[in-house]
Amino acid sequence: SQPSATNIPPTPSSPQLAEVSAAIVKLLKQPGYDDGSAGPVLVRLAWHSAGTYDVTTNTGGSNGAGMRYEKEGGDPANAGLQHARAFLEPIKRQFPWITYADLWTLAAVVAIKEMDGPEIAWRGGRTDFTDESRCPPRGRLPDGTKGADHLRWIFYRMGFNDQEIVALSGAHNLGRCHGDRSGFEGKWVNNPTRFSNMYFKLLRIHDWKKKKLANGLEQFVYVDKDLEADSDVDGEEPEELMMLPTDIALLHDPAFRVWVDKYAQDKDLFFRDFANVFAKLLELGIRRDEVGRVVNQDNLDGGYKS
Ligand code: CCH
Repeated sequence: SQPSATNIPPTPSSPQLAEVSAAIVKLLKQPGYDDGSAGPVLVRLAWHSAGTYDVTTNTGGSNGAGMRYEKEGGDPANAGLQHARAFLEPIKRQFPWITYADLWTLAAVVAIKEMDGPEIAWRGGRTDFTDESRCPPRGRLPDGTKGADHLRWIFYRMGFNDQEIVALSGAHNLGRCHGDRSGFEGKWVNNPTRFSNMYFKLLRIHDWKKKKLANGLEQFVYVDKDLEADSDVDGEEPEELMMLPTDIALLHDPAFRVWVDKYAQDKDLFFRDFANVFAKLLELGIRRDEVGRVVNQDNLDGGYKS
């Protein structure tokens, strides 16, 4: 049913979305930034926008784009995501009809596909909060210094199970840690702009050693000896790879470990499970009316109004 009488446009049509997606593909290449791609940080933006969800109160989630406000954007867990939002700003200006909440989530799905990852189901219709009153409280996102109990505490609150926690963690195939954002340093895999199951393979095969950083944080590191030998020839520095304490927890917790092993051995299974769980992440807390607009929570403002 088309809401023509009320002059409220429906959620983005396929041709409209194709245009936005094409524009996102174009901006992914960022030669001067990190490893040359905006992709990883866009994936993190979508994840942090959605990962605030609390199933018992039905608050948080990717609706609202609350990170535009200091209350949510200023959460130390979100440090650095202003870069992702800035990358997308020209697209928002070019296509003012799309909401930030839809744009941030769509950008991650487009980026993952473009980085050789799986196709992920996505639906539009999210609305943008017009003030910070409905932003979720800070402190709902995971803390990398912690262990398996913490991961379960955080992700069960969103409604995920152990298998889904491990599948989602495979996103650490992408991108890196920045000393001036999280305090951790380095990347998980050698090619951090190509989506794969390498994270799980490296987690299992390497002997990860604890390293204390100058800022006092502890992470786990491994220096590839073959790479080191090669680099004598290339003149390139071998790069140390890293894992967070929460990544290492997946290896040592027996229930998580089952899935680390499966995903390391079966890329197709990982891609399938990741596509499903990432789609679920982006839908947390979202309920739509008959034209697809989000009507969950007490959401009455923002969105695709004329
Ligand atoms: Fe993550 N992540 N993440 N992560 N993350 C960081 C970077 C990325 C944790 C901590 C960190 C997920 C789960 C967890 C990405 C996607 C996902 C960083 C470095 C920390 C710390 C931030 C910095 O310094 O810039 C913890 C703890 C968890 C617990 O499970 C999940 C789930 C996803 C997505 C599905 C991506 C992508 C990055 C790279 C960002 C970049 O800028 O390169």
